[in-house]
Amino acid sequence: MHEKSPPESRLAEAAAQLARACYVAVLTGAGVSAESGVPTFRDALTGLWATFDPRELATPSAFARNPKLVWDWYAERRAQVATVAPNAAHRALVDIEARVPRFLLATQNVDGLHRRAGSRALVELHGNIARVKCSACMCIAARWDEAEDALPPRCARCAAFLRPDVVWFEELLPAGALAAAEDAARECDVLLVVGTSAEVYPAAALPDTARAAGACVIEINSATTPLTARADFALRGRAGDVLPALVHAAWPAASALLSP
Ligand code: BV8
Ligand code: ZN
Repeated sequence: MHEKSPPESRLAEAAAQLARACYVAVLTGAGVSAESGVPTFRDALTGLWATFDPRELATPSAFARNPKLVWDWYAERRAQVATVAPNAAHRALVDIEARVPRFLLATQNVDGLHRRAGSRALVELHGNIARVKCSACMCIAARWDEAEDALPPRCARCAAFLRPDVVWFEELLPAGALAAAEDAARECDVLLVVGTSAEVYPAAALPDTARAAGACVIEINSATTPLTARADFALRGRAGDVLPALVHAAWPAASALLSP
């Protein structure tokens, strides 16, 4: 662990690590989308769901107990995500992907904003809220009728309830996405961990996997997390400010060309 030095010099040191990295991996959480207006998981739920803890709503048992309540929570979030746009943090990650030889972005977010920003080497560890699947035969629904007001819409093939194609608590992550993220954590030179409370597993284990394999772990967060003490660099601030500053410090000449 490096001795503590003033924050701005830590950014310069972190940028130097990023500039010489051959393989950059990134793990993002809800904090990356906060400046786009997407509430984070720790933001208190509002409206109908204000009395719930998202960790109790995002579970198979909550859906089994009250399918319409859970369906409506996701329908509202889906509608909200459709109105927002990627922010400077998402764009800075697209910029890094274009500048380094190898790159993988593993996101815990289900809002689809990384892909909309232009990220390509991307795995969605917890699914995508815009996709809807059958809760029984798992086929993806291309369309559905919201007409039913007491129950979620039903699968055209087997008539079981439809559900969001996201990973709920106590559900396994998509095997391919998790394996790709774990491989990247083991092989990368630098792991950027941006806007995550680093408490939800197995995603939260990726920084430890990277550290154990000798990677430099750079945390970017507006607050302290359980990872902060274990990171090589903990850059405190909003992702929309710190990530562009990190890119500018790592590749000053190129950024000068880009900036107006
Ligand atoms: C699994 C999709 C095997 C849904 C999500 C007991 C029983 C059962 C399981 C467990 C158990 N104990 C532990 C577990 C495992 C469990 C887990 O880790 N639980 C935690 C609570 C301890 N994990 C699972 O269940 C996983 N599956 O383990 O399967 C299994 C099978 C059966 C039984 C046992 C195990 C599945 C986990 C995936 C759950 N699905 N999302 C949906 O979105 O609705 S998780 C969801 O919460 C998010 O995707 C995200 O991953 C997580 C929240 O984390 P963050 O993204 O970090 O967001 P958060 O709001 O917490 O933090 C925001 C951060 O940003 C903060 O640090 C903040 O400071 C910062 N920030 C804010 N603004 C900014 C900012 N930073 C920078 N700039 C800003 N502007
Ligand atoms: Zn079905």
